[in-house]
Amino acid sequence: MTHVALAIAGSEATGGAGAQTDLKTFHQLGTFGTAALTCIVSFDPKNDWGHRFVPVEPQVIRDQIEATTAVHDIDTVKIGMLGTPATIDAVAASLAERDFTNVVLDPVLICKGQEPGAALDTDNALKEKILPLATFVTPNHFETLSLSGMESIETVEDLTEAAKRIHDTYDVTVLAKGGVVLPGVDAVDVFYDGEQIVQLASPKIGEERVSGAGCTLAAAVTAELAKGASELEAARAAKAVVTSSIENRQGGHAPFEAVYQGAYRA
Ligand code: PXL
Repeated sequence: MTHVALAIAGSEATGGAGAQTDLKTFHQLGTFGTAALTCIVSFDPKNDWGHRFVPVEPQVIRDQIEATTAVHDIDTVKIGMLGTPATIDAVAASLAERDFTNVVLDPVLICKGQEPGAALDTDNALKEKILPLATFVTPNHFETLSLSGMESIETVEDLTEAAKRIHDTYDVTVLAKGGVVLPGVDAVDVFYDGEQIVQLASPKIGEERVSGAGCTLAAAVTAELAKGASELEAARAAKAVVTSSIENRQGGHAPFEAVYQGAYRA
């Protein structure tokens, strides 16, 4: 039997981020991908590619999770964009009813284009209700600042301190992403599981963020955990998947490019 992975995530129709990216990543890594949609994001080409956002009815989110977990034995789940306090409550309730071994959280506090702080009540609900249920969290630079409470993160040492603080506060394995934000030739992520601190570095590919890199990282961790990898093995493999997906990115008519997972080989 092929291992099953579940994404609880938003739809981003252009295929760059969200559930579409999660499913492609799951498939590329040899897992059977499933997805329960939490919201629908449609970029607006008439309005500087701003995000049009529609949440899915909370009961419908719960129904999708009920359906996927009734059909399949699922022990590993990825949580992406949730969107509103009501969708967060629905997902928290569904998670609490089940005993998933691995709950990988991409803590999407804001998606690109949104104003930082615009959705403060959603961010707080995510921290209060979903983070305590997560076993593995993959914050980007902005999210690492917010979750650690640190005032600035400018070096790999700062990123390591932040990863420790997030672990100690939420009792969760952390893969904190330095990405293109920290200076230096490498994109460095810091893994901390309470015992091992490991820096994962790969040469930066340009200085621009590519849409869907964060979704791909968390989805790849999820797929590897679903197949039975350790958390550190999953983090290492995921870094390689993201690097390949950025190298093979896809351009279009928007001012940003999107990751493509299809060229990755283990
Ligand atoms: O990259 C974060 C993200 C996650 N999920 C959805 C998104 C985005 C950003 O656009 O649209 C659905």
